[in-house]
Amino acid sequence: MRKGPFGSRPLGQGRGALGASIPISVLACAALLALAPASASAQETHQVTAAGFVWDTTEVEATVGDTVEWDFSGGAHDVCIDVVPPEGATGFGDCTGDELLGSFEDGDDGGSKTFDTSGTYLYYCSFHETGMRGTVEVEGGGPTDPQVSIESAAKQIKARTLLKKGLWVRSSCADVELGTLELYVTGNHARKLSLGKKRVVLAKANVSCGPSGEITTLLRPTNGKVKRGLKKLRGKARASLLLEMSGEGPASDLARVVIKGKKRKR
Ligand SMILES: [Cu+2]
Repeated sequence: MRKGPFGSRPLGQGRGALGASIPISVLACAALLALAPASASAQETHQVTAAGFVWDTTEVEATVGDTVEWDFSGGAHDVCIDVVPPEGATGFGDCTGDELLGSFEDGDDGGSKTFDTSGTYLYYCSFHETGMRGTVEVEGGGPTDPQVSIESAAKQIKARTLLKKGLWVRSSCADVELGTLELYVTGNHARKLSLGKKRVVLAKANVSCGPSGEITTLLRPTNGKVKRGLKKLRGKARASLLLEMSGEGPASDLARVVIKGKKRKR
């Protein structure tokens, strides 16, 4: 077996030290969580500690703004990090162009990085690649913008179908709570339905955004005047589907639906 300057154990056997160090890091993590403010956007600090020739944590889940601290005090290690794995073998004390966060050769006993960009980062000790390797998964961060989107609705619907069965609309939502979905006509299209020329709502429903982020709504015309107009429709009328919701802020989406009436008389 090769006898390197950092011990002759194969990397796998370093795991003996792993079991002993986990409770310490778990306690450290729990202590940090307890100190963190209750706000959901609070930045966290994650700890990774060298335990022999492995890191005690190899998968860190972080949010944009979080910091990860690596501790290799007492060991001959360094920490290199990049978003792509190193090409080929890494040299002793050589990050091969990746970012060096700290090295025992420079008198460091660890390193740290605050993540401002989401992505998957790979960290490793260049002396003990590939045994000392792990990933930091950095996600999103910050409140997302309110969003709604009409995902599916018939592009065309027969006036008869709208009267009898209604119109199913599937939408997606994020960071909104309540709102309305309505089907309306204006101008010439309202006239075709014998509804004057103003904006007339044909069907309307209250919607709320659940944890699934999906809304399925059945729109049915309830107004008698609208029903009579749909029965009398000749040719096509263009209608609009408007989804308006709000949460931290307003969000809306618009889609078109063509309503087909009876054939025009010649
Ligand atoms: Cu190392």
